[in-house]
Formats: sequence, C-alpha cells, structure tokens
Amino acid sequence: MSSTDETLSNLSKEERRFDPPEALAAGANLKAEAYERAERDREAFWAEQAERLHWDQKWERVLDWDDPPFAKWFVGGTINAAYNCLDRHVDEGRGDRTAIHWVGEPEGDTRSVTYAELRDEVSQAANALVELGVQKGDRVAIYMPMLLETVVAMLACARIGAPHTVVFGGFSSDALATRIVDCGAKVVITSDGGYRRGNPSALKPAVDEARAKASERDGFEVEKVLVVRRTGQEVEWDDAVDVWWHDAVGGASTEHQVEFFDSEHPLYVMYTSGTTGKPKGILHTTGGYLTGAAYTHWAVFDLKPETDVYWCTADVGWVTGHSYLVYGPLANGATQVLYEGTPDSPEKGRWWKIIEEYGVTIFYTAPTAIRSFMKQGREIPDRYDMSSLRVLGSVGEPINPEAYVWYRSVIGGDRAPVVDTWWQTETGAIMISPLPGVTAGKPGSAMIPIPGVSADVVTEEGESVPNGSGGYLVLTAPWPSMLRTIWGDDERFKDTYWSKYAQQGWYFAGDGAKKDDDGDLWVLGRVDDVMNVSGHRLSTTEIESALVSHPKVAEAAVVGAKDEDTGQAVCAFVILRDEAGDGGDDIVQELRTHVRKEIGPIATPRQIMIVPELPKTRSGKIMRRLLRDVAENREVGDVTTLADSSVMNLIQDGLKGGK
Ligand code: 6R9
Repeated sequence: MSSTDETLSNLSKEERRFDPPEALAAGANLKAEAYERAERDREAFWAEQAERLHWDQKWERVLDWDDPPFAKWFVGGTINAAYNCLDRHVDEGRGDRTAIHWVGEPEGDTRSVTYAELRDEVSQAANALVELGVQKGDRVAIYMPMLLETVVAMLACARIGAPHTVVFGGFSSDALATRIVDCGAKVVITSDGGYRRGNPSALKPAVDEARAKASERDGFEVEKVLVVRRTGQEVEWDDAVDVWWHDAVGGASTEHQVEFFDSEHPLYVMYTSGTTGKPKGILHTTGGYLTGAAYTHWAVFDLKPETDVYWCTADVGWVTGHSYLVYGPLANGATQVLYEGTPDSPEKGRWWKIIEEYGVTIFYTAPTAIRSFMKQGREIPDRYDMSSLRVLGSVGEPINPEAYVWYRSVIGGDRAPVVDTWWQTETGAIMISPLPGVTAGKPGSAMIPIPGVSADVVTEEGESVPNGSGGYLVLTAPWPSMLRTIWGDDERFKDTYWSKYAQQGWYFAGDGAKKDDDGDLWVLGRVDDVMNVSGHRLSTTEIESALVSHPKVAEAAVVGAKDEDTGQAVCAFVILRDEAGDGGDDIVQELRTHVRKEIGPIATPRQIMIVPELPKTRSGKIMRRLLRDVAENREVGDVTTLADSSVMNLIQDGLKGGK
C-alpha cells in the first residue's frame, strides 16, 4: 500500500456517526426526498426556491446559460432585496417580530429592533443616500464595525440599487483605498470607531487616509463620507465631504418608494484574495443570490422563523456576514443576535452568556473559534445554560474531527447536530453540507452537496475519482447564487474558475477533496495548501487534525517548506492547551510520534515549533504563506490582511527565545 493510500484509509477510519435527533428529523424543513426531486429537474427545484421571495414581475426563464460561464438566473424577473428582507414581513403581518437583538461589547449596551423599525431606518438611510447623490448603479463602500447601522447601510444600498462593497474594519487604509478605487465607490459609510476588547478603536482616520491615497495615487475622488457616531471619539472633519449619519439619516423621512430591479442587477461586490496580489472583486447579483441565501439558510439550519433565535458570529466584512447575517436570515424573517465585540470581552464566557441570555437556538461559527475555546477548557462553557441550542454550524475551513466532537458535545450538549458547511465567497451560499434532520453526521466530513447543487471530485484530466480517492473539487452545474464575474475583469473570471475544466464547463473551486468509502466528501483545503513530500500528496488539514487530536494540543498549522531531499517537508506550528503548560521536555518527539501513528511515517513533521499564537485573517483562516516564510527562514511577507499584525512578531520572538 502506498503512503497516499494509507493516508486515505486512515481518513476513512473515522467511525463515529451522529444520527439526527428524532424530533428534528420528524419536523425537518427539508427531507431526504428533496435530493432526488432536485436531481430530476434542477431548474424546477430552483424555481420553487425562488418562490420564497417576492417578485414584482415573475421571471420568464429560470436559467440562461447560453453564453457560459456568464449565467443569468430568473431572466426577466424584477425584485428588490431590501423589500424582501423587510417590507414584505411588515406587509404580511410580521412587523412586530424582533429582527435583530444587537449586543454591544460594553455590557448592558443593547438594542433590539423589530422588522417594522428596521424597515423605517432603512427607508431613512435610503432617502439620505439619494440626497447625497447616490443613484441606481453607483457603488458605495461600507467600512464599519458590527453595528445595527451597518446592516441598515447595506440594505439601504440594496433598496436604491446601489451595489455595496463592505470592507472589513480591520483592514488597513491601503486595502480600503485599493477597493474604493477598484470599484469606483462614490460614497463611503463608516463610523468614528467601535469597541474591541473593552476599548474604543478608531475607524474614521483610516477612511481619511484612504481618501487621500485614492486621490493622490489614482486621481480618484470620494464624494461623500457618511459617519455614524458610535464611540464619541474625536474625529477630523472635512465639511465639504464628511456628513454625520444622525444628521443625514436621522432627519430623513421614513417613507421611501421602493423600486424593483432586474433580477441580474448587481447587489454587491465582495473582495477576496487571489493567488496574485490584487484582490478579486466578486460580483453577486440580486435574484439568484437572494434565492440561494434564503433557501440554504432555511434548509441547512432548519430555520423555524417563529420560534428560533439564530446567531452567526461572522463579521459583516466577510461573505458569511452577507449571506448568513444579512440577506439569508432577514429574507427568511428570522430573529437573530448581532454582537459587536470579541468573544472574550469582558470575560471568556461572553459568547455563552449571550446564548443563555437570548435563548439562542441556532449557532453558526468557525472552527478557529471552536479550537480556541477548546484550548480554554470546558469549564467555561459549562457554567452556562445552553440547552436552547438545537443546530450548530461550522464554516471557513475544514473542522478537525476532534473539534467537531467537542463542539457537539460541550456546546451542543451531545444533542445538537453539527452542520459543516462548505462554500466560498464565489458560491454566494452553502454548497456542501449535511442536512440536520436527514444526515447522520460524520466528524470532519462536509458530506454531500445540498439538494440543487451538483459537485464532484475529479482528476487533473477531469475524471470522477472512485470512492476512497482524492482530487479537485468542482461544481458541475450552474447554481443561482454563483458569482457573475470579477468586477471589471471578465478575463480573470474565466481564467481563474472556468479554464481548468473548460471543456466540461465545470467550476473549479481551488480546493482539494476526497471521497471516502461511502462517497462522502472531505474538503482538504486549498489546492495550494496541498504539500508534496517525496512525491506524495499530503494535506495540511489532515496533519493538523492529527496534531489537534493529541490531548496537549489546542491548535496546529502545517506548511510545506522547501527541502533538499524530499522536495517539501512538513513543518508544524503548534499551540498547546493551557492545562498542558510547556508540554514537557519531550513534547516535540511526542507529537512527531503521534502524527506518525495517526497518519503514517510520510506525514511525520520534520520540524515542530511550539508557538503562542497563529497568524489569521479576520475570517479565521490561517495565513500559511507567512508561516512558510518562517519555516524557510525568509523575511516575513505582507501582513496587512492579518486580524492582528503583531502575531508574527510574537511567533518569531518566541522561536528565538528557545524551543
Ligand atoms: C464561506 C467562506 C472559501 C474557502 C474554501 C475552502 C475554505 C470554507 C469550509 C472550507 C473546508 C468547510 N472552506 N468552508 N474548507 N470545510 N466547511 O469561508 O468563504 O472566505 O471565500 O473561503 O474556505 O478552502 O475554498 P471564503
């Protein structure tokens, strides 16, 4: 047996299965029959999903795929995303339902708004934007913390047909300037600052800098900056450009005549990093995107809008915040929590306290957060009553089996199923996931595509791999919430996603995946995270999971570093659990032996470095590129997209100091 085969069979040795709870299965929104129904007539299935929304004019054709890869969905239909997220609920008698329980970071600083109240505020903001000169088709950049006004700003843009581009508040002024210029944003919406880890942190100065950079570097002039007052900190003010939100929006009328746009009207541009330095502006349009977001939020989380309290911890500056904090839940009339701050402020149990206080029933977060809670130990969550939870979600990277089991058991009380949801900025909505009332969950596997979606794992040549083998993950049929292009760069759009399997017309996701013996999918991470050691393909994720399954390990990141002998060698960066102390003298050897035992000799790390932190982006993805720099003794590259750019110093200082 080759080492690769050995690795594969180790993977499929995961024998734990978790059946859906009986009550959940009995009352599930989507039942097993949906898979077959969708397969029989995919377009009819999607048309049925689009019926969840209000269309002013119904479409004439479900899908126009005459000029691939440029898709048009629900051709001829007219729709307004903000109307669907708000007015429709009010018109249909749900106006008094709480839309959002907003929880500020400072304790006691909370505000809950109903659908009717939110509709009024969005109408005011829409009127204010029109007053500032924003018209249908103009782009608006949003650079905000997690405030109610952030959601209001996004929906106000949607209401008037001005595509928004939300830039994560942790990004630098440089990153902001690049995005403003790339999509030509006329107006920027921001705030004086926000609260993080107990302190106000400024945002407006970065907007001032970005505006100056855009002007000096590219001759691009931002016309207006709309500023929400959140922290009350001092801000520089340019009367010709800056406008206070409370003046412009607060003083506007709550009456705003809604307009319905073509189904393919641009809804937003979300920038995501590519393999080159220039970020890609992923374009999503209205009808198909909203259909995908609403359907998946309802099906994958089994949402019951009358009784559920939903909470997604993602930042709105990330696609998950768009689909599963704004558009999906609001289109479905859900009641949800929106939390401003960090998980450990003012104390480590803050998230669990919020779950207890608001009776959260559906909770959606990222594996990186779960692993950091594992590191702190179960005593903290155990202090809170989280018996309200009935479905748990995971997104952003593969969830290690140990983290999955911990999540299900400690947070979900051995009761709530975990849905491991695979998707991308580009896919707009969840593509591969268990269904909580149907699937027997398997720790570490995202299982199979949801009804309506068609995926496969294929070889370089495009042949479907047999069960038990790995390859590239592809989506083999168009879906409504698919990206329409890269803003201003159709060629890059075709090249990046559609050229590898041009003949077959498949979407290349850029992820490696495997099918286990049952045909269930295991997403292994980006193809560029796949290492090649002595000609054997090894996944960083698999070795990370092996490390995390050791009782002393909290988190691990693995990279392939250049090696004279083997091409690449496995280098691991490991954070130990608090209770493991410094791990003991033999910790490195102990971990190497553990990996060898778990996966096989070929996977044994050449080097294991014990570190205090790992470099992560705001969406929780480990920036392996930077770790590769350390492993290959290079100067560390660009750190601007890190959530905390001082982490690399911590790691390097730690390594110099011993171990
Ligand atoms: C939603 C989001 C997309 C990439 C994707 C993959 C990784 C996301 C995953 C997962 C394994 C999951 N990814 N979810 N890998 N299992 N459940 O994360 O979008 O920021 O565009 O990242 O994230 O590598 O290709 P985005």
